[in-house]
Amino acid sequence: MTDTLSTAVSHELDGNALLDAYRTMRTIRAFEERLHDEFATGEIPGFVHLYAGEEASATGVCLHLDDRDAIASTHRGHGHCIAKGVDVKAMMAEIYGRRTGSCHGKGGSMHIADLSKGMLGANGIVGGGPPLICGTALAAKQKGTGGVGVAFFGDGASNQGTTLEAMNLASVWQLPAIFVAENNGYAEATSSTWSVAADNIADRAAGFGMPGVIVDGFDFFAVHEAAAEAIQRAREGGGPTLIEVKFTRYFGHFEGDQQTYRAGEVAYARENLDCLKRFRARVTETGQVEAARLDAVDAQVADLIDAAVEEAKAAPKPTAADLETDVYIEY
Ligand SMILES: Cc1ncc(C[n+]2csc(CCOP(=O)(O)OP(=O)(O)O)c2C)c(N)n1
Ligand SMILES: [Mg+2]
Repeated sequence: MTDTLSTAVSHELDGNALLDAYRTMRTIRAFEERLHDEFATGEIPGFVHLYAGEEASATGVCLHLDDRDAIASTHRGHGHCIAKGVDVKAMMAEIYGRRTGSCHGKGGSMHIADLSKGMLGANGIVGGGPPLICGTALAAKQKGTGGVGVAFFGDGASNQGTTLEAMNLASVWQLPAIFVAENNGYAEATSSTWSVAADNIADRAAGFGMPGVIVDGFDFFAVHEAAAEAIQRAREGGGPTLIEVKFTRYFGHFEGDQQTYRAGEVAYARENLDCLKRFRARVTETGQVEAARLDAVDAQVADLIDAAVEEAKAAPKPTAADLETDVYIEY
């Protein structure tokens, strides 16, 4: 049975929690918009896939997580990393390929990981994350930690056998796992309306005997509420949930994508649907947070991103000798 959540109440979040949520979403947005500009200079090696527009998903889910919990991410992973608490400066240095980076500059954008934060890694393999989460969720269940595993994956990844097998296994073993399908409408240039053989990815949950929920991904509060229910159920032994979060990515599939396959939708979403604008309007209208406090967060985040870029550019690159370290377990 698939339910639709489009609005939700925010009464469980006090002013400080709302500010935390806003700070996380603003940090992701500022990080990504800055990377968009910096990538164009040619200084950043490798591929970069930006998460801007999708901030409410990572933030709304990860706000419920703590040190017991682990997440698996995708090639579009910066938002998941930031929301799970990975150091923003270390992430920026990693993307610039510097020794001070989260993986000592050897991974780059698509391989940022920080096991100390329960961030199991961005992943260049589409559909690579869900099976990992079965492992971490099984470990949590066996050890009785109360922890959960969350797999973020895209609409394209939702068609991968690895994802479907992981959902089946999670249900058979009643694992504390949450599958978050981030449906941004495209897998590279292929529309999900063309490639996903169902009206909704969440409808597939019924085939695996787990609840499926569809959420407006531009609405932080809707994501937060759906995630609260799924995570609580998982922690209490109630098994996995599939949450489909629907939205639009603001940039191309990768930086450099000419996006000839779409027109107009990004401008519309930025103007009318944007998660940060909606969040600000809601919490200021209800009087939960003053606009000046949100402005202060914007300024602090801008300073953090400036410093992160400046320090990343000044940091040393790995040397040839570094090739032989961190090959197996050191980090
Ligand atoms: C197993 C595998 N197949 C194909 C690719 C090439 N590829 C990289 S990203 C991508 C599209 C993924 O789309 P989606 O899962 O919707 O994530 P999004 O990029 O929209 O966030 C593809 C096909 C890959 N990296 N791995
Ligand atoms: Mg997609």
